[in-house]
Order: sequence, then C-alpha cells, then structure tokens
Amino acid sequence: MDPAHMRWDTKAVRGPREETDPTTLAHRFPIYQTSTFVFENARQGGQAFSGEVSHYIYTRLGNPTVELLEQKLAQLESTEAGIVFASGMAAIATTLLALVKPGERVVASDPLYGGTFHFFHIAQEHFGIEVHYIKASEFHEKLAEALTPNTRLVYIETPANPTLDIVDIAETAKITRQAGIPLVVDNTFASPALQRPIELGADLVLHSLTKYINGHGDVVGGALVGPRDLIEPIRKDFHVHVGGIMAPLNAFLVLRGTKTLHLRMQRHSENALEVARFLEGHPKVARVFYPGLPSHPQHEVAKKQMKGGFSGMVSFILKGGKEAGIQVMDHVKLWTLAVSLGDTDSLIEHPASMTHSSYSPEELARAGIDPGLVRLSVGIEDVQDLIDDLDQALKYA
Ligand code: LCS
Repeated sequence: MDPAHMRWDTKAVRGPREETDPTTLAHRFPIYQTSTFVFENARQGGQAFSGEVSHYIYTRLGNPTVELLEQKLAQLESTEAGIVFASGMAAIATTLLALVKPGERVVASDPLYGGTFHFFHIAQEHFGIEVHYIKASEFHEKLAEALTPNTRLVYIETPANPTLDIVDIAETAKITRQAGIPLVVDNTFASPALQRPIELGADLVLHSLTKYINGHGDVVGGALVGPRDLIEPIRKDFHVHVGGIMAPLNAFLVLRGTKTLHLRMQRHSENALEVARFLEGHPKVARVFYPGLPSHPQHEVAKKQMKGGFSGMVSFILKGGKEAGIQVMDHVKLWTLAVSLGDTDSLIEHPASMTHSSYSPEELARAGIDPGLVRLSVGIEDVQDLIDDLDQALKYA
C-alpha cells in the first residue's frame, strides 16, 4: 500500500517504505553499523563525492538506517524531508546557526526548555544573534509588533516546558507566512501522534527524540523535519559539517519506538488527565497545569490543535510552595526522581533547580515558572498506582 494512502496509525507502524532487507530478506531493517562504505573503483568514489552517482560514502554524510528514520519522521509530521541528530540540542543549535546570522533576530516563545534557553543566550553572546521573547500565552497577539526587518526565525515550543503554556500554532503561522519568516515548532511535548504543526501552517518541526518518540528512556536524539528546499541546505552546509549525527544503532532503536507511538501517547494522555484531576481535587495543591483540564487558560486552543489527547506532562504548585514540593519529590516510591520525560516510566522533577536552572530568578518569574513548580512526566503504568503513590507522598507536604 502506498504510504500516502495510509491512515496515521498505520504509517506509524508500517511507513515509510518496506523495511525488509533486500539482501537477506530480514524482516527488520538492519543496523548499518559502519563508519565508511567501499567504492568499486576510484572513478566511482569521485563520482559519489561529486553527486554524479548515488552511493553511500561515510556515515556522517549518510547511512541507510539513519535515512530510514529521517524519512519516517518526515512522513509522520506530514512533510517531505528530515535530519536526525545526536540530541535534541544538536538539532536546535544546528537549526539556529543555519538559519540566523550575526546581527539578525529570532522571536521566541517564553518559556523554553532550559537547555534551549541557555543556548539562545550563548548565541546572543558569541554569535550576536538577538533573541526576543514573548510570553507563550500571548504569543500570536504580540508577534506582529515584534517582527523587525532583521527577524529571520520565529521559534515556539508548545506545550511549553515546564508550564504547559500553549501557543496557537495556526494563528502564529498566519503572521509568519505573511511576513515570509520561517516558523519553527518544537513539538517534543506533544509528538506527531497528537499534534502536527506543519498541517497547521508551520514550516519546520523540531524534536528531542529522547522523549516520547523513542519513548523508552534509552536513547538521546533529535530531529528537524520540513520541506526539502529548507531541509537540504541545512543538511549539506551545516549538519554534516557540524557533525552532530545520530548513530545507526540509536536510529534503529528510535525506529522501533515510532511503531508504538500512537498507543503510548493515548495511554500517557489518559493517565495524565486522571493524575491532573486528582491533583486539582487535592486540598494541599494550589494550582495544576495541564492543557487537558478545562481550568487551563488555553484549553480551547489545545483542543483545537492537539488531537487524541493532551500528552503526559503535568505540572503543579503546592500551597506549601517549594519546601512542600521537595517533600513530595523525596517521598514518592513509584515515581522516579529524574529529569527527561516521555519514558514509559513516570518521572518527577523540580524545574527551577533542575531542567530550568539556567534561568535567573527574574527570568523564571517572567516566564511564569514558579520556584515551587513540580513537573511530572506521567508514564504508562496503572494510573491508580501512580495516584496512590502521589497521595501517600502528599501527606509529607
Ligand atoms: N526540546 C524540549 C522541549 C526538551 O524538553 C528538551 C530536553 C530538548 C528540546 C533537548 O533535547 P535533548 O538534547 O535532551 O535530546 N528536555 C529535557 C527535560 O525536560 N529534562 O531533561 C531533558
């Protein structure tokens, strides 16, 4: 069946092309664990470099297992081409350096993952790239006035790490399209199973593959996908020379993760909604952040652009503030106290001192990251076990 005619869940399992190894008929596509590829003769080697013949050369320049993952991710995000990277940060850094020059400007949503925020700060200091932030919750209302003639990129993260603020992708894309500026969306928190920004008008989509797409907490990786005319220059001029490539073994593992993404996202979303409802009803909890709750200020926008669930990320603040949050983190027995997210297992962490420790106290306040905010990555265990464990830990808060 032509993948173009497959429904999304079928593409996740089967796309983008027959995986059977043509040489051995192995059902699963092999891990081409090799650094280099052999030429039949010197002339062919030269032609491979000049592009006259299509031939693998060297794994930094291209590898069959890695390419299969790139094609699959592009297809799952409804676009043409993709590049995978050694990490989400390698994807973000390479994209920024490829699209923005010294003296030019990026307009970004606030908050962002702490590592992204830190790198944007470095880009400002070392490369003279100006980064202007707009609060995620009012992003598209304030965007037009922030676009200067030297703005080269609009960069958003939605749902945002760790506040779960939502940026309206379609409304933002209307403005960036009219201005002719590429819109890049970090879709890590939703994954393409729940949200496909390119279908909503975005130009490029970024992922930390470390999270939901791989899903099993055993790989670090990143991706950038989009139309061929935007992706190929980034690959040719930046990716293969900056060199932050994904290893073939990791590409194989991430490919395996993609096959169950739709099932996992459904369960993550169901469990997270129940955990969010439990926390919202708990007397020690001051506030819960989850786009699937009607109390979320952008619940209607989330409903419009996320399909089939609101993902597995929930944040909350206790009435007892940071100290009470620390008590919960120190008393959970089933939840794992660790950063990262999107694993099968449930994780708990403290953004202000961990994932977002690159923010100053003033920057945390501006981004709406309360010092007492606790972040949950709700896994796919039995949700009652997760709630029971939080309930007992909350007794210490
Ligand atoms: N984008 C988002 C939204 C992220 O949450 C992360 C990492 C990245 C990009 C970077 O990806 P990486 O290089 O780690 O693959 N977020 C993390 C977090 O919240 N805890 O640990 C890492």
